[in-house]
Amino acid sequence: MANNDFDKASQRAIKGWITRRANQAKKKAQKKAEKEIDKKIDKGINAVAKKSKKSVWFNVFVSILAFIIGAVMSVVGYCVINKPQSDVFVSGNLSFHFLEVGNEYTGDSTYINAGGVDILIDAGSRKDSAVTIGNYLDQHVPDGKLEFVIATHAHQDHIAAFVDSGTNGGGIFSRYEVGTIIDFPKTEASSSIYNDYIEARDAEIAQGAKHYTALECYNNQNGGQRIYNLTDNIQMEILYNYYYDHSANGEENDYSVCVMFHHGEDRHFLMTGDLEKHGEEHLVEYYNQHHGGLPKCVLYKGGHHGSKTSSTTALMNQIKPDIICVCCCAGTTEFGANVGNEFPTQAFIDRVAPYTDKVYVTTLFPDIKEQNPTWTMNGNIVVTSSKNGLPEVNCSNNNRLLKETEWFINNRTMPSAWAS
Ligand SMILES: [Ca+2]
Ligand SMILES: [Zn+2]
Ligand SMILES: [Zn+2]
Repeated sequence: MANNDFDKASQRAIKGWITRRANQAKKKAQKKAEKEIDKKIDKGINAVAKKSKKSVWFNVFVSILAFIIGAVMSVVGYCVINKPQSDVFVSGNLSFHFLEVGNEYTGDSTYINAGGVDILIDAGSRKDSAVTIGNYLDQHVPDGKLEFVIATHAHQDHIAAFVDSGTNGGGIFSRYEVGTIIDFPKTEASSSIYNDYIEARDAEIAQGAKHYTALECYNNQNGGQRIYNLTDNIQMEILYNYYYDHSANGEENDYSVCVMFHHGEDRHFLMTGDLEKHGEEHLVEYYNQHHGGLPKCVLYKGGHHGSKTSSTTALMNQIKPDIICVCCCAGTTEFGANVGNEFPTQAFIDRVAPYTDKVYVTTLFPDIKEQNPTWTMNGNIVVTSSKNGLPEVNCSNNNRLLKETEWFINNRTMPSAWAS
């Protein structure tokens, strides 16, 4: 919280300073222009006086000329003031907010601000998470409109909070106007939460939201776009996942929508939802064959909450991530008592460790928290890629790396790559 507040305060301070400077400069330019007008008028009057009553029309002409010069100078002054402003305002900022979802159930919800364009990828983990997610979005989406919503796959921990729970302001779709919805082309789901999602989504479409599947986007079909230019230097690219149009034989996670963001030429950010081993291998193979491979990535959202079946070496070796954010409740037992299934898993840690130790985790499973209330994980994790400089990580609880947390020290084995 402290860091976010500090950032917001400093952003406000910078904005205030810029506004004051702009106003001062504008006033200066206006005064200068006015002085010029006065000068011209004086000159005109003097000239007229000197040349006696040569012509009243001459006087009028000089006045009009002075007015035009003044107007031109005002416009020039205005442009001069406004040009540096757009450079100073870090309008090209791209930030990723990996959100806590307000309960002890693992789930995904990632808010992305791309130079003022608001994007939400997933809204888990339960219907009531809409309150927590909504409270966060209220602070960051002043116009009440999410330009893009992406639902990666049909699991409850990714779509539940889109749905109207009937209390506390409703689901995300009823809280926010949505511009474009992009979701999974394929599913085998028949759950009530899936049906509720479809109903809520279709109601949003009826209210004017555009809707495309990720496959329509990848194929640039029916109005969907493979690449959305969000700003002059930020792009959102809908990647091709083999399971958009092939059966995953019951592995719902492999139907996940995969998205890559690009900031300028060389910063890439990968989100693969809950994509599993087979999906990742197909992704790597397809991009190697058709697009010259996946690029090195600044940021990767730890696949499937840091499970043992995602973030494979095949994928890690391609994208070589600098920063990994994991959305889960660390040590959760909701997927069975087997320690090998508790997120973030040892297998995941061992596979990503050779690439980076900058691994962050949103939440600590509350059962463990109760035993030792001084423990906590990062909270909401915000990764900001600004126009200049290296991406920064700021979290609402603390900025500790996973390997520095008490939970990790007590529950996981330090990989040799992290041991130094
Ligand atoms: Ca907006
Ligand atoms: Zn999930
Ligand atoms: Zn899933």
